[in-house]
Amino acid sequence: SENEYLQLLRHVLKDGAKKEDRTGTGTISVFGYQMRFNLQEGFPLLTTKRVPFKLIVSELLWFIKGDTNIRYLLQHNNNIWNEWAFKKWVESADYSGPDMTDFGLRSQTDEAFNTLYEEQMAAFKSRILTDDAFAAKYGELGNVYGKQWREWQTTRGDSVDQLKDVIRTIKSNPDSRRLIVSAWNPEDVPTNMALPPCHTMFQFYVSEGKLSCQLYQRSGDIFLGIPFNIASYALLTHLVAHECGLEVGDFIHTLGDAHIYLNHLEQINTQLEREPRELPQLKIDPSAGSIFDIGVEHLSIENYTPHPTIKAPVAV
Ligand code: THF
Repeated sequence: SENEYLQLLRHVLKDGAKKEDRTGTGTISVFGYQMRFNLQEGFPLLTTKRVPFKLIVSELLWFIKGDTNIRYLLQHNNNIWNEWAFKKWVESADYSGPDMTDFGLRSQTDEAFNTLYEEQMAAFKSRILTDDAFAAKYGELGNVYGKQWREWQTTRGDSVDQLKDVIRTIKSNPDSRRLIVSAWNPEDVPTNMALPPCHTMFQFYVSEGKLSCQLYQRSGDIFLGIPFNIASYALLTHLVAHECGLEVGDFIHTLGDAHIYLNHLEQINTQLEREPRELPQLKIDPSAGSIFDIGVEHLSIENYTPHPTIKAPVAV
């Protein structure tokens, strides 16, 4: 239940150690933690703050399509990957606008800069949506999740569709202990990705007609990212189970560096004062077809009555 997540928050606040990080924001962090969500008890979308389900759907369908360009996300009003594409743009030789060095940190402390940043970001977004050549070059995040899941490049010169293969094996050999999809490609990590994958690999498991999934996440932003990640992998488990004619079992979330950014502490205190509510239910439209054809319109959430949204800045 949601308590698994609230316990993680309390655990890191109590036992976490101060640790500097790549983004310069500062964190409190622990190494190694595991949560388990029984998907039969309801869909694990947090109720102690509103989590935007539509954004989770469009991001996951984007991965499943094998897409790595933020244009699809923007077409679905999903802005969660913008900063990483924007960073490549403002660091490129083609960019000639005002200096955007360290925009993530500066936009939070310098109001005049923030105005400039928001102008540049708005212009960037509209150009991604309207200019095909620009989108192909600067909307692209590189060989991130979608590419590795659907089109892992081999040294033989062909590619592996890990997601298709794993679904085929779940159907033909559900007892297999090799039901793994890996996003961590050591050849691509240093050079070909806007951000090395946080969800390093996941494994499926079938028992008594139920499909379970375990994710190994090397790094997790506990306040902003992890609520998304829980819902995203719960949704993936439902979609693969639906595809394979199985019920859902557990989602097990295993974390490496689990951290709370120091500029999320106030938000977390607010969240911890709230009483969790009943979890919602996922509805998959019966006309939805295969996991590879499913659209955002086929997925919805019912009986979701969360506490209000809690805003927080994302570390870039
Ligand atoms: N980097 C950092 N620092 N944190 C992350 O969570 C993260 N991700 C992805 C890649 N890099 C990351 C991007 N995922 C939000 C949620 C997920 C993200 C990025 C941002 C976010 O800001 N969520 C807001 C709502 C946003 C909105 O409504 O547009 C929220 O309140 O939940 C980990 O996967």
